[in-house]
Amino acid sequence: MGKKLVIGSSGQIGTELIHTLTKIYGENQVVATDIYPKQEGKHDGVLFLKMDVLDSIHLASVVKEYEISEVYLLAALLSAVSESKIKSAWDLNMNGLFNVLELARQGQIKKVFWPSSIAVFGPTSPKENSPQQSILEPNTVYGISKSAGERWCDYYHQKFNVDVRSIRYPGIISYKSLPGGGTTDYAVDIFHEAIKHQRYSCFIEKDVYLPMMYMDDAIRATIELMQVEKSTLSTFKSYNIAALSFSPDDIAKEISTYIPDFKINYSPDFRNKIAKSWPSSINDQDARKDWGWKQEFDLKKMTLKMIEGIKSNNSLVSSSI
Ligand code: AKB
Repeated sequence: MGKKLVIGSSGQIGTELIHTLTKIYGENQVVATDIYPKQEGKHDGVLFLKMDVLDSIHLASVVKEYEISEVYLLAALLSAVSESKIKSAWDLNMNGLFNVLELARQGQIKKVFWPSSIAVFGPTSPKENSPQQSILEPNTVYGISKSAGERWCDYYHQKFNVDVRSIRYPGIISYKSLPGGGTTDYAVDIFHEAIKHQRYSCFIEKDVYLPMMYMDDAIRATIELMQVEKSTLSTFKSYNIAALSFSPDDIAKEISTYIPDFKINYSPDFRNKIAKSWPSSINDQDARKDWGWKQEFDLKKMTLKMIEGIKSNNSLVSSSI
């Protein structure tokens, strides 16, 4: 069958994807790689290799040596950090993808998962219920790289029949590992601060709605999309998937039901402008129709999971629920 290679395995999504892949396929069927050395206690039992996806020779040798058939390419610079690292964001987000697509074109791997993002949409896209096919004029470095990446995935599929599958992830909320450098990170930070300090200073305005999703739904969507018969898919660019749409005010109110002393104040910065250029909700009817995508977590269920999860992960946190 061939093994699964996760590139960027120590990041927010990689950490949990490795866990689920090993549960489904077995520890010896998954190889974890990251540019940073292995973190203590992370991915125990799974082969971990330090690897830079931009080193195409090392990547090709790992694929060959460990008989990799599927690659999950999660290494990327996210929206906020990319704004101050234009060149390295473009380099990693584009050339990392090229290196993997080239291996697939040469038949060295069979299937690729590459995450796109709601960041492909921009100020000229429909704000509400943004459709799968839409005007894509992103005005962020990250969004430009993701929308170009979608074009390349489609090109490699059309031209070379590369099996590359993709999802436009919304903001992903999780407690097991922290996001790093995104605009939607506020929706994770808010939980940690609410539990530790009962207050949060939010860098996004009160009423800015963004598409979001709980991690378990995102991981399930990723694996379902990779497992589905190729013939059922109508696009190899990237699927819209939707779950939640909320504002900082909504989530603060929900947190207050568990932490009544919680206070939020607003101090918008450059990330607010990025957030305002993105849709507030997206239309995912194609994913629902093609491969039966359906979310399980709503705002209530997610909030409870986050609060319980952070508390049980962190012994220093005072118990207020
Ligand atoms: C970010 O905020 O940059 C990411 C994303 C929406 O892709 N979470």
